[in-house]
Amino acid sequence: MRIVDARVIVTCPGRNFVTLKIVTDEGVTGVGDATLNGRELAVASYLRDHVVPLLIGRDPARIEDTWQYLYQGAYWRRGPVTMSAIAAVDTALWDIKGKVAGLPVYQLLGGRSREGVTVYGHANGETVEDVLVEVARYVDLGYRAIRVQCGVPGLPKTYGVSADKLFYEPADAALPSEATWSTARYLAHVPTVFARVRDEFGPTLRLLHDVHHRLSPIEAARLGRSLEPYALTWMEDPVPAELPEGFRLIRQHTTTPVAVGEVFNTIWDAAQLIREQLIDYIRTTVVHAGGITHLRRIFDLAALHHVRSGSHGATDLSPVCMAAALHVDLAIPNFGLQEYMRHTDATDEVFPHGYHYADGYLHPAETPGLGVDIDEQAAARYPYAPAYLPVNRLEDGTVHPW
Ligand code: EZ4
Ligand code: CO
Repeated sequence: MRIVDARVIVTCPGRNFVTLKIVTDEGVTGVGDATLNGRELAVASYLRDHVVPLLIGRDPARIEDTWQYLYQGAYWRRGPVTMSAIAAVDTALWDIKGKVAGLPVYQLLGGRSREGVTVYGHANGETVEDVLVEVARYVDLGYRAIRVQCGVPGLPKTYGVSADKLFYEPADAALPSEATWSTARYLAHVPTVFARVRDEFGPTLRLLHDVHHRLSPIEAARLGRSLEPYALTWMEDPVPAELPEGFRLIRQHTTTPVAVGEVFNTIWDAAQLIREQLIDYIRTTVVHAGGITHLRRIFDLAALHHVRSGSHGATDLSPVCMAAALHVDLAIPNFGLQEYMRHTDATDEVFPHGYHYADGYLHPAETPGLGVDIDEQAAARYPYAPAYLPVNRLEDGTVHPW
């Protein structure tokens, strides 16, 4: 079998997605997500101009060899653009391999290690009262784990909090909008939110919180300590993770578990954090960390060091990425949680998929391959529209330095 075509499809059914569709001479096709929020066209070009010509004529069965060829062969290794492009190729090849074998991809990864993939949803609100309503909504939907984000009194707008609920989209403007940040206001408020949520919903509901890289290590240590009475499942991205040493300081001061890694691209970004057991959950995912092949490598390293998976699953990760993530989640021994932000109806129409939610779990499709596709005619009705994540400034106007 040979690859005869690879199409890069850019579409915006409510938000931008970049998808690679690989076609073989025997008519079997595979899809891979290549979406990099706010920098979509860079990956589309990387694929179209520099990867697709190398794929034509290759044997699609050689997944590992193709991964090494694209990673080593580029000379310029790593980085979000390169790794998202490699991820798209890798994911599409696993899809093809599953279809050829007549098996869902999780079977190729060693088979089912659990009955379903436990997911968490986002409960966010401007006020604590709004947050309580949203948490109740997720509890009613059967969720076993819920991420809680609340507006901060005195700040006009907080990242991660919006008027839209189940379909929240942070890339909100054609040029980046700007938000204001105050660490003092934030640190004073967050523990009061979790106190109320625990009061209302009891001690066993799994609760999470995303700091979105807004704190320094000692500030994050203080937040972790102040949240200890509320027994969070994790505190996410407490500090920017370019400096793994910073996590040592957090660790010395708090037992609140730490999750990190949604912006990581390779095992090298995570290796020190994992080896030194400075984190509890690694949040790399299929599209931004080199596809199923490389993600599995990261999760295997994590398994040796008491670190569980917690893959990123916001709306900018397309249904193709979500489908792929679920196969990995179902198979690995050290699965922790999977983030799940629902996609809009328009997105679901463009990406017909067989995975489904039931009672707090996602279940991958049982059909051969990933169980997801792209409807190219539907995709063509939604042209690319520039959209960016907001920029954060301190109250004095400084771009937030970490
Ligand atoms: O900011 O997906 O955990 N989820 C998140 C997301 C990310 C966006 C960035 O593209 O932090 O909301
Ligand atoms: Co996050």
